[in-house]
Amino acid sequence: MNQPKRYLVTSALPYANGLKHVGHLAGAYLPADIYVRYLRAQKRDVVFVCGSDEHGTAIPIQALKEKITSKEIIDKYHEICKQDFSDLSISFDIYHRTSEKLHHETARDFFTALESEGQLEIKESEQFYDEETNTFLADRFIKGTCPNCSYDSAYGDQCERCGKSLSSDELINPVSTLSGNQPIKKSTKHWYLPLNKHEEFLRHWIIKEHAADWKTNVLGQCKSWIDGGLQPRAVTRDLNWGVPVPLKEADGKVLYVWFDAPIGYISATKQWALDNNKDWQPYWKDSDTQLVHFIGKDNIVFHCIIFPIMLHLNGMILPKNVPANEFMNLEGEKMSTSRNWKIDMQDYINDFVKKENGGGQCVDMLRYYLTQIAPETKDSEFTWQGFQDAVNNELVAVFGNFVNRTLVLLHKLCNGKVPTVHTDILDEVDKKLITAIEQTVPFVQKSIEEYRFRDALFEVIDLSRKGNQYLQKKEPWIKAKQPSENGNIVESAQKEIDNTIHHCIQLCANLAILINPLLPHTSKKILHLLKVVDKLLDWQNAGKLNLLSVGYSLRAPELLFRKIEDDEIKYQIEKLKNNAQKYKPMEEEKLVTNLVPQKSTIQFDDFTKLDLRTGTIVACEKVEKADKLLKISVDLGSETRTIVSGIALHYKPEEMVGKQVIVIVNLASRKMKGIESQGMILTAEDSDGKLRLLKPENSVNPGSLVS
Ligand code: B3M
Ligand code: ZN
Repeated sequence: MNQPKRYLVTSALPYANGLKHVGHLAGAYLPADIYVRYLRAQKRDVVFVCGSDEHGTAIPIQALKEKITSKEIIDKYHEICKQDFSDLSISFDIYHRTSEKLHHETARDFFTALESEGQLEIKESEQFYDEETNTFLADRFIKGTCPNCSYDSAYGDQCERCGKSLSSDELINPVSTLSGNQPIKKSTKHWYLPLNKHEEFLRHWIIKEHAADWKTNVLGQCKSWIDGGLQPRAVTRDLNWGVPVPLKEADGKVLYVWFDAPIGYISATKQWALDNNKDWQPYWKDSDTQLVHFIGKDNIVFHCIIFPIMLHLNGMILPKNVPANEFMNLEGEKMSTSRNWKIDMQDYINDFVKKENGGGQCVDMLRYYLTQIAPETKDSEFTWQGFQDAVNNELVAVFGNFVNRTLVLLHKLCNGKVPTVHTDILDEVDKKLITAIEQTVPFVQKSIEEYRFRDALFEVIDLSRKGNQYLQKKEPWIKAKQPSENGNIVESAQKEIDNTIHHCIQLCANLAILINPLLPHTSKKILHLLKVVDKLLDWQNAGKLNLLSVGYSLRAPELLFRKIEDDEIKYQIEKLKNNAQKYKPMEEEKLVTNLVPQKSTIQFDDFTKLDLRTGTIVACEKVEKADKLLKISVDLGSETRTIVSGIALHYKPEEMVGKQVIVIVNLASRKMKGIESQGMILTAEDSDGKLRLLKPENSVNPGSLVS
């Protein structure tokens, strides 16, 4: 097989709007890291880029939640996410930011190139507009009923229940999340990428060229997009946060976040090249570069359809593969940031990695379990019990045990030095082990190159299991006990013992090489025990049986992994449940009120024009043929007034009677359903949309002035 000249590996750029959880890690970061570490061990030319996605509505929404600016949000979470990835040994060559000047320039130039070549279409269209807040509504600011599953809080771009990606026009009963009002349609101008014009290109590239090497879940999604009929896709937005559209007539508009974010891979490569005195261009323009995007399944369309069209039009290379993962569930439920049902990378770092007996081994324990259950072909499930079992029953009991036994026996039976191998007495059991070592290498290699990291991990662990079985069959500790005249081990037995330990030591060295992309700390620790340098980890050494020279003395054994205790698991499960319980919906619906911008300033005189008084409700009835209206009689001290109020969905007539309320008494009267309403009763709207009457804290005389 022809090897590409160089590799460019990307992981989805996480939004810098919050902590990332282990489901994210397992989806797009850990597999990419394994792949890259493998390529580096192969001495191939590889660059691994990632960074923060700092645009899109996700950022201002989080800023509103935390009551700080969007800039403060991205500065905060960029640093946290970068540190968390580094603490879990995800070895990016660069972790860039889309708020950087270099990125803005790159994205702008990309847009300009497409625009000037006539690849974009301009369309005036009717878009949802919130009259109260005077804003065009981005998809995330519109909610409504999902046409697919009838969920009543689907967003304008996606339904969070069924996962279908939507356009806001498809929503049934759309409402603005800014004001809670029904939005109107207003005309606005946007730039579109006509995906429909590139259907042939896509069909050829995806379905013809990659039918054999792309994952079926990825191909399936692509096919259904293409078969469903591609539509022009707007690449600009009416928003005040993002990369400004570089055109005079597009004042106040920004590039759509999904237009600029993937370009972030390019700007990250450029920055990496600047920092390392390299040329970025071959990585994006030379067809001998293998570009691989690691992502979660919700990002497939952007990486397999939209971005490739952009790259294609701009004369750049296309991804060779997009090994998207499915989702990882947690203890029986979907992992979710909004419901607080998740394990943040940071929590794992604090609870395990940074604990006294944590460190690298705990990083590798998580990497181990996440790879073992990686959602490569279907959704998978993280359970704390599963984590404990995987660590204790496999890492500790199989892999760690083999390396430890080998070193213990080496010190006990061979003076701590690599013993000679006596080829004249090799038997079938020895040969079987040697074959197993040799055969495992191409298998692991193939698995990694085909993005089947679970299989690769399984094979390596299985090889260590074979090591244990080998020891079990050879029983060097029994041979050492054969009686001899002078109290030393019988010579023939010693020869057999030497052979056994020799092979086990060579196997340990091979395990260090093979496990390195998956569990780098474990690999380093084995190197330390074997007293050898990193050079040993070169992939070309894998499968060799002379990695450690005869007579070389090794360090005393140390355990590779500690066990995970029951208490730790219990603590984590309780923590998960407590966090989920503590969670109060703090989602967009809660924010509706915060998001409504303040109305324009009024003078004190304006306020004094209002005549507000307390009143007591003395009678109340439903208004015929009007679901929402109640006819209310309010005693204002000097008179009783009739007021029609739209709160019938929130209060029953009999509940109203006797309540004190606050009334605007000088509001011009108006007729509603034929009844003259002589004022207005004040209410507050809760986040769930419920109206609540305002009342004086203590009862006051009807007609008291409110100021
Ligand atoms: N930030 C969405 C996500 O984190 C988005 C990925 C961008 S990749 C170019 O799922
Ligand atoms: Zn739905």
